[in-house]
Amino acid sequence: SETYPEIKRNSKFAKLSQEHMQYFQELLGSGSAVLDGLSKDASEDIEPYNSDWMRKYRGHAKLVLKPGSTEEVSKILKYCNDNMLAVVPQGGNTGLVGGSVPVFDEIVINLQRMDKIRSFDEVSGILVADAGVILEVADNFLAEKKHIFPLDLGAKGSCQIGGNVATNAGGLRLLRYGSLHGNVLGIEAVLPDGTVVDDLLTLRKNNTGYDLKHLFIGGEGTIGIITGISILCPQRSAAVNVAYFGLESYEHAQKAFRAAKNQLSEILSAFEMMDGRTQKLLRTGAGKKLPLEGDHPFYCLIETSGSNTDHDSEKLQNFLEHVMEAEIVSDGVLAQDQTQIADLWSCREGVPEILGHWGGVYKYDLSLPIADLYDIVNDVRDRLTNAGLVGDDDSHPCIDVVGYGHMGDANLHLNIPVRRYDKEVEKQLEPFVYEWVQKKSGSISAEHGLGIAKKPYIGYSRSDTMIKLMRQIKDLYDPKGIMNPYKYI
Ligand code: FAD
Ligand code: S2G
Ligand code: ZN
Repeated sequence: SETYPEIKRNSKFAKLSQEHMQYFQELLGSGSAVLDGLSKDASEDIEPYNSDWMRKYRGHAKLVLKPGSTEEVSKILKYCNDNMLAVVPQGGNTGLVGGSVPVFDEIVINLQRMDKIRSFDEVSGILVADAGVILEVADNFLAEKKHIFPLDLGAKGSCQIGGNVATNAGGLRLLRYGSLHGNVLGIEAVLPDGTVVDDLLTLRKNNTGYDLKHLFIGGEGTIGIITGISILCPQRSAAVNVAYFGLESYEHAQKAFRAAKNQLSEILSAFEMMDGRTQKLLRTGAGKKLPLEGDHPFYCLIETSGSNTDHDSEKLQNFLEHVMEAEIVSDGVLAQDQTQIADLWSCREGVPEILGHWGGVYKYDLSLPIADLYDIVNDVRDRLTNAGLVGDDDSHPCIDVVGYGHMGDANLHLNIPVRRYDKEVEKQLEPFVYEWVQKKSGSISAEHGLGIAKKPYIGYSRSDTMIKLMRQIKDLYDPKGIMNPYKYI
């Protein structure tokens, strides 16, 4: 493949034929559910499905299928399995590890047409919905019912809840609402042989046998296609506040985090860290006016969500006074209204977007002990600077080395925005970053998953035994290997 020349197309997979195309057109009708890149030149319609959100990975699918029902997914997969046609399940195509686009000519199966909310129980808060429902649509639906989707991330406007579950996305609310492994109660999925995994339960507790849904949560489309999920949705908080602080060091940020847990405790719903370099790039790259005067080496964004506005505001006010008096925080602002809440959040959510502004970005999504979280950013910056690869002018490929992320989950996003991708830079970064993480017994992929980008490095965070056991699961459910090949394990 272009991005990975060492990966060759597996010859065991069949090439798409007119006969295959005919089958799919008869099954789905030849309307918008079938994008046929074989006969007519539909390449421009197919293009968006072949390249990922970062424009870093590009496939050559000749066919995109958009099934409208679980039964259609089952028939498609059974046919592909019987005819050795490789497939890529695709949701909103916002994944960041190249997992959602073909490597070669795999057929793209996109779930966007399966976008129905099936049911919502106002008493239990349990939502049952098709995999193709857009995250923001699900959350807006729940807001009407005074409930909240227990996941939020910058891609909410495009990503689908099936893709979120398939990547076990973490996001901005995990600190408060936990992981999808805890909130997803049931899964409906289809295995490559067409078997429907009918485990779309709506029970909080069901201790009858192996809990197989967890294989699909974070399975990245490698053992089946998720077609429906049931998920426990909490009550939406009436009182939400956001504060944005400037701090003098990462040690100060850790003190602020401890103080927030201590003083805000049950109403703390997010604690995000952004280094000063990310905020400077927002100002220089996107012309964003930052909420605080002056430059601080670190910033954090804190959100509280509770049921009593007066009680929470008093708690947050006391917290603010404490961290200012104790000189943990150098400067800070508390949002006064919804507009300001959105503006403060944009200082965090705007970071991924701006980092791709200059041409490209090397991304490392890492779990590390919270005390060491920022040391790797300094070490990588020193390494690239000593190699003469970071600078303000075009002769240097790297713009900067920055760190930000879900500090509350000890999850760092180490990003190196570049003017162009560069082999020299890659040699300095890998395996340096992975060895650094391994020494700290961290994870080389905290929430974004493996896809194609991190597949070669799973060994830095998983033992040979665990990788062997995972491969046995893969071989059991996808013996012909047609599900999202060349990725994951
Ligand atoms: P896609 O990108 O289409 O697919 C992702 C993977 O899931 C692929 O391997 C695909 O084959 C598989 N897949 C998709 N749908 C299905 C299905 N129905 N059944 C089986 N497999 C399927 N991630 C985080 O964890 N935390 C963040 O804070 C975060 N912030 C982000 C911010 C931005 C701006 C962007 C662009 C991305 C961010 N992400 C984040 C990445 C996140 O993982 C994806 O955005 C999202 O979870 C994937 O959903 P999707 O529908 O786009 O899936
Ligand atoms: C985030 C998104 C993508 C990135 O912003 O929390 O998960 O840039 C990331 O790493
Ligand atoms: Zn993230």
